[in-house]
Amino acid sequence: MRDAPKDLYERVLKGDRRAAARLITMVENGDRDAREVLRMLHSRTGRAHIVGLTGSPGSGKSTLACRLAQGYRAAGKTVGVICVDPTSPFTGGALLGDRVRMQELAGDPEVFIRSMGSRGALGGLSVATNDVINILDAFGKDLVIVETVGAGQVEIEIVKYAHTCCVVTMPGAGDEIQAIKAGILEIGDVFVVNKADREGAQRTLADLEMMLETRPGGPGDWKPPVVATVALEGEGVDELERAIERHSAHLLESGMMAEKTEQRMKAELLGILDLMVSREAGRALEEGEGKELVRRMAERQIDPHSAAEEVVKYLLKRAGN
Ligand SMILES: Nc1nc2c(ncn2[C@@H]2O[C@H](COP(=O)(O)OP(=O)(O)OP(=O)(O)O)[C@@H](O)[C@H]2O)c(=O)[nH]1
Ligand SMILES: [Mg+2]
Repeated sequence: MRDAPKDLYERVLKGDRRAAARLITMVENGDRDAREVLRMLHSRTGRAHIVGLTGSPGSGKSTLACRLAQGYRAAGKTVGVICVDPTSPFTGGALLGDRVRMQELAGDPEVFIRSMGSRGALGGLSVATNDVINILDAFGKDLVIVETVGAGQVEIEIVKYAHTCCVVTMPGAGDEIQAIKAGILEIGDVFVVNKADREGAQRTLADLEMMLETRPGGPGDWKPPVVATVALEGEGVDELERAIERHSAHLLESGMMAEKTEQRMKAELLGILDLMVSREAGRALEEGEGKELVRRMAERQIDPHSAAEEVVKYLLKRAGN
């Protein structure tokens, strides 16, 4: 039986876990009714602090997410955890990383854990992820932790959705730091050297600190701290929690929070527009003029860039009517 959007909306607001899980599944399936519920929920969002955990594969992000969630729970806060893995076809609550601890956490009614894989890409993985963040926010979670795997576009995109972005790395691989250099140095609000029990941790810490010294002054003059953790043992996790808290306080005190929120809204909007426009464009190419355009391209009468401009003009004209 299908749930009426209004009904689902009310149940999610009341903290009904099954309703939230159901709504997330609907989001993943690109269900139209989900959009209706999200529309209603929007005015009830904006309370949660969103923490992004990103960084190299296997660096311990999931283990850290568990530890952080435990720490927040111990402090009486409620937590949502979203694991985004574009390489995983499996969704619907798959538990990644430290399975045992995740399972333990999943038994806590104040913790909501969800995995999103490529199946969630039906409506675009980053858009779906944002929808899930919003659902957990409206659901009443104080913190929403979003873990993204690997290095790539999705990860960078999702980082824009977080208030506080933590970049996780580990000792050892010199390439590791290089990889960080290649893009995510700019996006981290807090840096974590996990697996600090491993050889070379000091070196990695020092390298990272040195690289951050040369980073151009971030927004609002925030100097990103570097925290060493042993997620497996829970060491340093309280320090990480404090660093996140300090960043959150900094956003509020410096007035950066409003800017950050707008940046998040903009990223969300652009993500949705991306999907919408490409869907509309795809449709247009199946129709008379669009088909004709493709044919002209094939006959080398028009180049792809000019053809794209034609399509945009066509869509705008059509939208104006
Ligand atoms: N030695 C050591 N191992 C750790 C630590 N934290 C996590 N691990 C181990 O590292 C492996 C990867 O941990 P995950 O938490 O799954 O890492 P991840 O970054 O989520 O991995 P992906 O999501 O696959 O990219 C697991 O075997 C963990 O038990 C740590 O502090 N020290
Ligand atoms: Mg993981």
